[in-house]
Amino acid sequence: MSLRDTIVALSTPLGRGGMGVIRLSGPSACSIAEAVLRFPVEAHWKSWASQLAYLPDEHGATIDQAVVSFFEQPRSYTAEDVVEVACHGSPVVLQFCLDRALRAGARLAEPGEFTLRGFVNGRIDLPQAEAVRELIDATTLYQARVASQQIGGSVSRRLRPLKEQLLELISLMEAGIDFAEDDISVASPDEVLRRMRPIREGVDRLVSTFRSGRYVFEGFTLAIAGRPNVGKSSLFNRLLERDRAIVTGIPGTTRDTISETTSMDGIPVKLVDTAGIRQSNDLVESLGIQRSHEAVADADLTLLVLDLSEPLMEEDRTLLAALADRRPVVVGNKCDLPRRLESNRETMPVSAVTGDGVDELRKAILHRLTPEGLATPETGVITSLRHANLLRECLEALDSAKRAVEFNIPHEMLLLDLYAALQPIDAITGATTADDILNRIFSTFCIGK
Ligand SMILES: Nc1nc2c(ncn2[C@@H]2O[C@H](COP(=O)(O)OP(=O)(O)OP(=O)(O)O)[C@@H](O)[C@H]2O)c(=O)[nH]1
Ligand SMILES: [Mg+2]
Repeated sequence: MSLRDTIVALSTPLGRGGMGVIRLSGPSACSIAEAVLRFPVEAHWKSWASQLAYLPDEHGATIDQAVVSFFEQPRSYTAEDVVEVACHGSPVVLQFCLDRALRAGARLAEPGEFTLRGFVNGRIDLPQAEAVRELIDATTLYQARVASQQIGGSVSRRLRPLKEQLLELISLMEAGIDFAEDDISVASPDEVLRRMRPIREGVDRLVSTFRSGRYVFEGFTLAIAGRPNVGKSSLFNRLLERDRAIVTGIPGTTRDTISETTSMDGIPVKLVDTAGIRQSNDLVESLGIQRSHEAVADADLTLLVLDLSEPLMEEDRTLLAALADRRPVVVGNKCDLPRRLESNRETMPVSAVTGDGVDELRKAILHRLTPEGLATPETGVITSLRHANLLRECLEALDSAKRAVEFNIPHEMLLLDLYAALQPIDAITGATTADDILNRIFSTFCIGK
C-alpha cells in the first residue's frame, strides 16, 4: 500500500440519505476533484472553505449539485490535501462520483487509511488513531466521551511526563557511564530510586484505570441468582425497565437463563436472569439449574437475591455459602412486604415491585465493579488491552530495575531494564531515537562545551 498516491472513499454509510460525502486525500485531491466536477466559475482552492460544483455525466448533463470543501495540508485530517465532496445521499450518484474519481487517478482507500495517513504524517499518535475507531463504535454517550478524550490525546498526555522522567534517568545513567572520566558524578542508588518512584506510581495509576476502562467499552455481565420465587425475574425486569421475563407466584417459573443488554451510567451491562436454584427431581428444571450455576461462574458479578418477607431458608443458606468467595451483592427483595428476615447490613433492601432501593442497588453494583469510581474521561482512561499489557510490561521492567539498584548491579545492566521499561511506552506514544537520548545528555549536562 503506497501512502503517496491520492485515495478516495465514501465517508458516509452506504445507502440512501439526505447527504453522502466522498473524501479525497493526497497530492492530487484538487486536480482529481476538478476532473470529476464542473465548477461554475474557476475552482478556487481556499483552505477550510467550501464552493459549489456540479457532478456531470459523460455527456455533460448535470446529475447532482455538490458542496466541495477543501482542507490544505497540513491542516487536515490526514495532514495531506483533503477534498470533501458532499452530494445528495443517493447510492447511484455516490457510486458514479466515486467511479469518476477512480478513473481520474484516485485509488480506493483501504479501511482506516485516512486515519492511518493522519498517524503516518504525524498528525495524531497511535492512541489517538486507535480511539477514532472506539468513537465510531461507541454505543453509549459515555463511551463516546471517553473515546473523544483519547482522540484529544488524553492517554499520551498522561504518559508523556512519565516518559520524560524515564528519559532523564536514562540520560543521567548513560552520561555516568560514557563520560565517567569527565568528572560527571555517577548517580547514587538513592537518587536512582528516588527518580524511579514517581514513574512507577504514574504508570501503575494508569494501568489501574484499565479496569473501569475495559468496562466502559466491553461492559460487564451481571447474573441474578437465588432460590425460586424470591423475585429474580421481577428484579431483572426492573433493572431492564421492561417486562422481558415471565413472572408468576409459582416457584420454578424461570426454566432457562435469559439475557438482555442494558446500560448503567453509560456502561453496557448484560443482565442474566436464571432459574431458581434448589434440589429438583424435574429433568428440565435441573438442566435449567445447571445453567444458573454456569451463568454465575461466567458473570463479572452476581446479585444473590433473598426474600425479606420470608425467613431464611435452607436453600438460601446453601447459596450464601456456595457463592461466598465470589463476593456477590446480596439483595433483600420484597422490602415492601412485612419483614420476616433478619438480614445483616450488607443486604441491600429493594422492592422489584415498587422500585424502592433500585437506584441504590445500581450504584452499589457500579461501585463494586469499579471501587475507585468510574474514571472520568477527563482523567484519561486506558481502554485498550494492548495499552494495558504494554504498561504492565513497563511496570515489570521498572521492578526489575529497582531490584538491580538494590543489589548494586552495575549501571550497564540497570540501563537494560530502564530501556526495557521505555520500549513499551514507546510502543504507545511513538519511538524514542538514540538522538533523543544523546540530545538530552548534551543539552542537560553541558558536556563538550
Ligand atoms: N410484594 C412483592 N412481590 C414481589 C416482589 N418481587 C417479586 N414479587 C413476587 O414474587 C413472585 C415471584 O416473582 P419472580 O420474579 O417470578 O421470582 P423468581 O425468583 O424469578 O422465581 P423463579 O423464576 O421461580 O425462580 C411473583 O408473584 C412476584 O410478583 C417485590 O419486590 N414485592
Ligand atoms: Mg424467574
